Amino acid sequence: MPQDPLSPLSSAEIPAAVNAAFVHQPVWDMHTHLYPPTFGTPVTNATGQMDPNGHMLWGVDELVTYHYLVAEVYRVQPASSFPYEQFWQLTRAQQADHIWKYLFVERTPISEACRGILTTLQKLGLDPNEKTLAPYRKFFSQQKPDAYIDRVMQIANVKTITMTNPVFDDNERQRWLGAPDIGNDPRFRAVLRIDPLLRDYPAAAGKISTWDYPAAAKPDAESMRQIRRFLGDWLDRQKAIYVAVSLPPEFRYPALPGDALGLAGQAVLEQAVLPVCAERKLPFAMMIGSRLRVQPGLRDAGDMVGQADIASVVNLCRDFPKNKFLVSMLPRENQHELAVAARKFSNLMIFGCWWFLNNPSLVDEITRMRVELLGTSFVPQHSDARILDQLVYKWDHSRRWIADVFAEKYQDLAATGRHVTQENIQRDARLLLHDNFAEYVTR
Ligand code: RAT
Ligand code: ZN
Repeated sequence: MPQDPLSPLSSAEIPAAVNAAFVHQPVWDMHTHLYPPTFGTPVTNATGQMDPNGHMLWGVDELVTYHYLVAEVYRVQPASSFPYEQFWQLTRAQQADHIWKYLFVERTPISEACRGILTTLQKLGLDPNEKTLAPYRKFFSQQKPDAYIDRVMQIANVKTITMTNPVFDDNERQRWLGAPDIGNDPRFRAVLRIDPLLRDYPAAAGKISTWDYPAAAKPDAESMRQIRRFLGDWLDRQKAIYVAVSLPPEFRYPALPGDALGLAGQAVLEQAVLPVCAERKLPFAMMIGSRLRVQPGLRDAGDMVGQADIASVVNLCRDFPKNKFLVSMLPRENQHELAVAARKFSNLMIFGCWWFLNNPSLVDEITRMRVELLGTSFVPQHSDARILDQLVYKWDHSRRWIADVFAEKYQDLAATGRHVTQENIQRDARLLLHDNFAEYVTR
């Protein structure tokens, strides 16, 4: 490889240069469900402190009981032989033992979610061939959460972790109210998550009314003022960098009678959420396409994907030009239309390949299509990690998949006679893994 980062690379040199650039580029992970130790941890560890309802999840029992794996173990140990309620009554460690036995010992752990755990263990210096979880438990019990976050972030090369902070979750809300500096960990940023306000307005109005923001069941002008005040107070408290909601496939804008948002939700979106975001120059993030609990017995693992409506996203981007939208869609079938929509609206930033899309074949296909339609102007991935240690595998795998796509694209570019240099590649890796998001939230 040439020493000079400005000199042209040969086609044969490109893959290694791209791989190195993506591996060395620190990431701003723009959507996770991770928390710093100030939110408490239910995991037994070397500090000896344990908070059963704590939010900071990490360690092997949490990794192995990730909801993706709960769904997968029910493929091989069906509910007819192991009823869901029996599984939920087990302790976390017993659930993990069950999943390890059936997915990792008695079967080949070849799915992406299983392989991810093995990558994580390997990169932490552990042998992924153990028959029981005991050796891993020993390793994790020796870790101190705060230092362990640094270690994981260093291995995963993640610079900043974006949390998801659901304000209607009582446990979460109480923690913010009880400790005003809870969100001050410089490694983490907060996001105000407001699903009930848009998806179940009457219940949300009832709640915020008891929190001193009186809002009528049918929102009137005064209710809107109170909701804006509520949002403003929480954005200040959390120092949130965007506002977020997850929406079902049925979401439509404008709302149809009886649809997901309903007229009240739409009014709150138009008259409270979007004006507050616009005034503060904060993006509004919509993750669209998950249908909750089609298999209730599986709890978090029981959600389904369903085709969403991009025309609704287009309507919002056009009708609210002062707002910035961050959008990720769950169905594979929506990805092309969504990428085309982003060509029309500079206030639409598309991001990530989440959940059922977080697989090599789909990330490859979607990233390829996005580059072809949008160049480097998108955010290719977020981890959606719920358990700290998942950062290790999610970013190791994603970086490789994304780098493979870009290596081929740079080779195509080099074939035109256009010079491709290390400097070009590093600049693009910086945009894709960090700056596109960082600049979008601050612009
Ligand atoms: O990816 C997930 O873990 C899902 O369960 C959802 O939480 C989704 O990420 C969301 O933020 O709604
Ligand atoms: Zn999420």
